Amino acid sequence: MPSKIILDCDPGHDDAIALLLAHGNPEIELLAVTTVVGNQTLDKVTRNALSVARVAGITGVPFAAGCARPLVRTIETAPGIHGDSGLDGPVLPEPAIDLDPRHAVDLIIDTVMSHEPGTVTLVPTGGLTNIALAVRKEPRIAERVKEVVLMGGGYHTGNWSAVAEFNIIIDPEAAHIVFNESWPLTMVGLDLTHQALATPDVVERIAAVGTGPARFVGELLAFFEKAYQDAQGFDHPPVHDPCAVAYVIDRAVMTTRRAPLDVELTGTRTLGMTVADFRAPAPTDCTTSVAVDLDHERFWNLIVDALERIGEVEP
Ligand code: PIR
Ligand code: CA
Repeated sequence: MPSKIILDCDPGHDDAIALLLAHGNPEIELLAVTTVVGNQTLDKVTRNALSVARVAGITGVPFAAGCARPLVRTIETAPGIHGDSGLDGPVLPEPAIDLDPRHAVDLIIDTVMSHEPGTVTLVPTGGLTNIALAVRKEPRIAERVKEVVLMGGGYHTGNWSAVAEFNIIIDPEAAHIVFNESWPLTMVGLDLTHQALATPDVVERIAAVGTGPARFVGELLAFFEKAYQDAQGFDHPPVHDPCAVAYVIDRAVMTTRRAPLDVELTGTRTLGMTVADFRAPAPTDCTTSVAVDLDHERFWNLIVDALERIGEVEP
């Protein structure tokens, strides 16, 4: 039985690739896609999500727009990494599907509550504003979701401050809510995603697929590589968000470690830091884990396989 997921995202180059992976992999049933302010404004990331749906040939899946600003903080976007559109590089086609009229928070709640308990996985790949509000509005989703597998945070480094990762620091109060809920939660953070580098061999394998969607991914990666070289001193870009989807598909794609987790809200230099407590043994009631080591080959095989399955998409 494929895993049913809701992808809550802010496309975003790597969010777009996460969406393609979720659509192209037979072990995933994509129930809904929701958007949240993050890499760019809500309007931009929502339009990007719909454009990617067209590129990938995704139909029959509800897409809904969510929160346009964080719970407490002012908006902070990442144009230096993702460009003015939030998805600079490829030509973005006009969306071919309409947005669901519901707010993302309501679509998340409706979707979780209308499926059997323990069957829906939340996969957030942006700030956690929508997820936090959803569990505040309908607390029963905390017991009902199977698990949360999110891209965000990191236990040994940050990318938006010395110790904080972008998805957490843009809405740390929301992250605090999500990390302190009772649901099982796996943090696929920078410790893991900085191993998911789009190296030249990977780029070549994707180009060899030779389809429109594969060319689209190639153009995304080319822009992302340049941005990561200029802004973050990387040779090749880490492709964060598909790592969370990959973990839902195949547990063997990474190792994880159980550890209590919390989000710093009051530090003067550590706002938005995700604090993992690695003292052994982990408490028996600990339901949170962190991703540690990636099987690079296995991960990129999943991406190439998804693109091969998607094949050519009629414009
Ligand atoms: C990536 C992101 C933000 C900033 C940088 N420097 C790089 C976005 C990605 O979409 C991913 O979800 C997460 N936030 C990584 O920090
Ligand atoms: Ca993202």
